[in-house]
Amino acid sequence: IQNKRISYEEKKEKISHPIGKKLIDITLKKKTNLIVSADLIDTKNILKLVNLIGDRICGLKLHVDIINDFSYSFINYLKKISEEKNFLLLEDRKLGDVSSTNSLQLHYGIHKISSWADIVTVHLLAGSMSIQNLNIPSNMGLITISEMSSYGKLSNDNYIRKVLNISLKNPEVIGTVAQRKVDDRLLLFTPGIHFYKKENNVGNRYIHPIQAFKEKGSDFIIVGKAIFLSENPKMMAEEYRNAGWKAYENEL
Ligand code: 5IU
Repeated sequence: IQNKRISYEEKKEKISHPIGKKLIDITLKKKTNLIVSADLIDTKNILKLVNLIGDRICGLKLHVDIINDFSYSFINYLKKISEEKNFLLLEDRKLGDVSSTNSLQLHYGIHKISSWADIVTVHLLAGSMSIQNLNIPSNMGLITISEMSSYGKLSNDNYIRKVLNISLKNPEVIGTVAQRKVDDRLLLFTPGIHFYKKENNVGNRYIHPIQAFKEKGSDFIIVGKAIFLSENPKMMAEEYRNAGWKAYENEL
């Protein structure tokens, strides 16, 4: 019987970028493909969450520009925990401008994303050149956004195919967000994950981790509110970790 998907070990061989390989190593070591999206506006609550769930995740996704009391002591502390508990920091910045502006947004301003993030998300609306000459550190990777999880997303098949092609050609890209199977040389990240919700009232759509792996060929699930709004984030993180891992194993 032919395998339905390739394993993380096989995928690691096809990924050239060190941070892509590192993410897979963490996933295999901790048996988790769960990335938690900490969409919280206070550092205290982010750190509280991280202390509860750090052992269960391979990555923590942030929107640093929503944090009211952002500081470097917060980043340094988070970085320390991420090293102790072995997970990566993803900044979901969704850069979308021309290369020179993207570069300024990565390196400067209050957040100096390139000084701490392991991975940053980018839109390719401005074309392939928009992610050239960004001068990011060699151990920092990009995730392109080919296709969002929301209702009414504007990307069509042609756009998605073009983003995937550019992603494959740029060595700084470790993977993409899409709602479909992609080339084995890209890691596939799937936001919009919930055990039982199908949608929320502001346009996001949700699928179960099983669907993410079975139907979309996902490599990593991204879970936000289902975990951080729950009464017991630690327990929920373990449930999503376990569901994501089993869903992966079932596809082998
Ligand atoms: N996010 C999506 N869909 C996408 C992309 C990013 O929901 O296509 I690209 C973000 C938005 C939020 C997180 O930060 O992922 C999902 O959080 P919830 O699980 O709470 O919906």
